[in-house]
Amino acid sequence: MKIDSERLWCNLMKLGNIGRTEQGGVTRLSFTKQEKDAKAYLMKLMNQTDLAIHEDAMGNLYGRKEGIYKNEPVVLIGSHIDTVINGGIFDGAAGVLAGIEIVQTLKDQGITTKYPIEIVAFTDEEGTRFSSGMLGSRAVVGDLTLQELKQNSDYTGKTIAMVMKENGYNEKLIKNAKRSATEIKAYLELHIEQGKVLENEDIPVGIVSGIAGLTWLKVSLKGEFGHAGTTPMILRKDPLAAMAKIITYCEGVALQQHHTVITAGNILVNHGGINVIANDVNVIFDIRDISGENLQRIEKLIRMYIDKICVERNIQYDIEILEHHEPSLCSPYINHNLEIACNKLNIKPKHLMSGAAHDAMVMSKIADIGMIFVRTKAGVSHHPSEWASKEDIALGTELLYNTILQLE
Ligand code: HGY
Ligand code: MN
Ligand code: MN
Repeated sequence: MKIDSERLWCNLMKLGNIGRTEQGGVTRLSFTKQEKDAKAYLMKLMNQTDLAIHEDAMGNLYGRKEGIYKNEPVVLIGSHIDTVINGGIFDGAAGVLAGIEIVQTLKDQGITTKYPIEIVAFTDEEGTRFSSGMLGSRAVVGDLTLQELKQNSDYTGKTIAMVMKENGYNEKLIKNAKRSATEIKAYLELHIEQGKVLENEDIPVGIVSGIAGLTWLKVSLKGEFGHAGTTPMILRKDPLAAMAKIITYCEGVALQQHHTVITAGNILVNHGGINVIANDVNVIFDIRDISGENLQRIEKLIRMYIDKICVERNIQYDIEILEHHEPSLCSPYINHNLEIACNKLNIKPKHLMSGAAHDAMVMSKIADIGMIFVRTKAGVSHHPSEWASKEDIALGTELLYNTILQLE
């Protein structure tokens, strides 16, 4: 093995301590002190690896290692270092640190690749703070609008634009973050699987064939608040009861499909209480499928059902799409090189789909993408008990290292 697994693991554990929570997880929301401290740590590592450091207008942090050919398109290796609330220390971080380990190993080996290599930590992949994610990679492909930065806000009511300004960024310059397809030869991302396929088949690493599409559908219901004791059932306009029907309907729709998952992970009840009929309720439905047509068909079914329920119960509703990404396929050219590298390392190439979203799906709009998955203990992620072994992370990084050399 050429990469230094101890060094990589030590970096992972140190980064994992930045934003540590009492429950043993990590919280590093975008544009917070925790994220700033994590970036400072990354910049220290990038400096040690002689990378030219650059942070763009959206806060994407790059480290660049020149190639033999100065103006050739770059091989970009990236992921994210923001996390969900009380999440795990591997989601995103493993991919960024694997990239840094690879350029460090090239330096140790005295290798200069033909193509320049850049490591990138994208801003706000998770979308936890502003309910719209992959902000950094979307700015890179030109999919992020100033209007979105001004209208999406966090739980305190601060918009992305306000928070950016507070942190020294100028939201009006996000166009400068955009990169063209001609600048990027390939985008590669190592990530924990966050599922159980590899563990069930006792395989340490896998090659991602494609990434499921995603729609975040915000449903707001407005009814009539009232006293729980004095309002007869027949006279109620209870948005919470209506939302319960809608959530159960969505579950039923997903169960009838093969590759659809629908989650109502956060419900916001305004003016509710033990003895109060709520006034209004919001839920953001997370809908995913490997087929773009299915996503559209399912969204239509849900919209029709919401209309039916709300007409019956005299409830007002509003539906807003907060985020939508079409399913994306990984590049056969890169996956072929991943397979060659697997054979070189005596790893049985295992291809699998990603149910989780990744910056790679956004980058597929301007580059050939490839992803490596690393086995995840019990498939748990977005939780303090998220775990991957030192050996598997190292093997995935070695596989990525060999693939980078293969792409020459
Ligand atoms: O939500 C996701 O799939 C990813 O973890 N951001
Ligand atoms: Mn992730
Ligand atoms: Mn995640």
